[in-house]
Amino acid sequence: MFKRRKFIQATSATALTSGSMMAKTDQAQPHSNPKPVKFPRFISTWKFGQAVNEAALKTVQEGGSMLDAIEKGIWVAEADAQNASVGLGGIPAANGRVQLDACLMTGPDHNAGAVAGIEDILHPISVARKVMEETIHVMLVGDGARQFALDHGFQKTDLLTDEQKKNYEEYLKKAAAGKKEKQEVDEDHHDTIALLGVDEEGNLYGGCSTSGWGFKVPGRVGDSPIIGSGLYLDNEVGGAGATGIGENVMRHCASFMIVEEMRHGASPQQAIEKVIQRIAKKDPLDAEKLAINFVAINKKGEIGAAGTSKGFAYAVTDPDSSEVREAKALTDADIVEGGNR
Ligand code: SD4
Repeated sequence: MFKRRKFIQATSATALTSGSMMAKTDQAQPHSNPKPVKFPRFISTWKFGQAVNEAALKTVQEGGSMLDAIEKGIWVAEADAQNASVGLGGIPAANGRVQLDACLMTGPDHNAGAVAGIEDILHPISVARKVMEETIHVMLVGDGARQFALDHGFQKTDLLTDEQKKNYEEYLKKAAAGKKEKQEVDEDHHDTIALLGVDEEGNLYGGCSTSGWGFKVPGRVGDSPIIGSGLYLDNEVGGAGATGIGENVMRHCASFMIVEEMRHGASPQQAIEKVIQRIAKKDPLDAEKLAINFVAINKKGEIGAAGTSKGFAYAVTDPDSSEVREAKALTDADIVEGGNR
């Protein structure tokens, strides 16, 4: 049984506005997009994804592979100390340690690598790549992942910046006073980089990197390094990546579901919206509380983006253009109004 939901009119009005903004993009209807897609094309989560996409594109233009592009693109977010939830400068776990999650996938050989809860390493995406390329495994966690990285020449880096040290001290004070930390996901509280790219041959590549939920229980792993949850791609179809509250993505294998919807004929935009509706229909949480947001791309380079968090933006970049767009916001009211509940 679903609990009774509150429908706030103002919220649906916002959704309608952003819905009409989306009509200007090339996401929903392939036929409404007169401009041919230019390759390689990259799509990623949030506004800061633009610099990530541009580094990815530059990598290919300078002769790198698409996998190099995903790795080097994600480096930009991981090395940015101002981004409070990826790599350096990430918000620590409740024990004051910055614990990072990352994964990547390559379409042509359907290969994957991942690390979770890794400490002291600036570029977990590169450790994920090493796991993929140099072991017979897909995922390493915690101390094992850290040791593997050190054994493979990664330098030990202190990821806790002075700013995050201060935030951590504040957190400890609040925790001592019995205040619980709220997990918020909107334009001011966001993090994870999920990056997807497709080349001229329709080959797909993707990666995802995060420091996860701020002040999480040490050892907590979110959706981002989980193949099928924070990231999934199938070279016959397309790829999807997630940002938001990982627990609400991983309970539904959401990125995998989006790719499967595309396999059955949905455009990337339709696939994301369908999956959000499927999830919201069966999940006891209201859409906004779910805080799940996705980007997707198919083999033709068509893209989609939507979420249930206010202000979810994404970046799309190809050799001709690079821009940040507002994603379609799906509220609880939209899902009910759409007759899906
Ligand atoms: C996690 N999905 O660890 C990540 C965090 C995130 O916007 O994407 N927040 O749950």
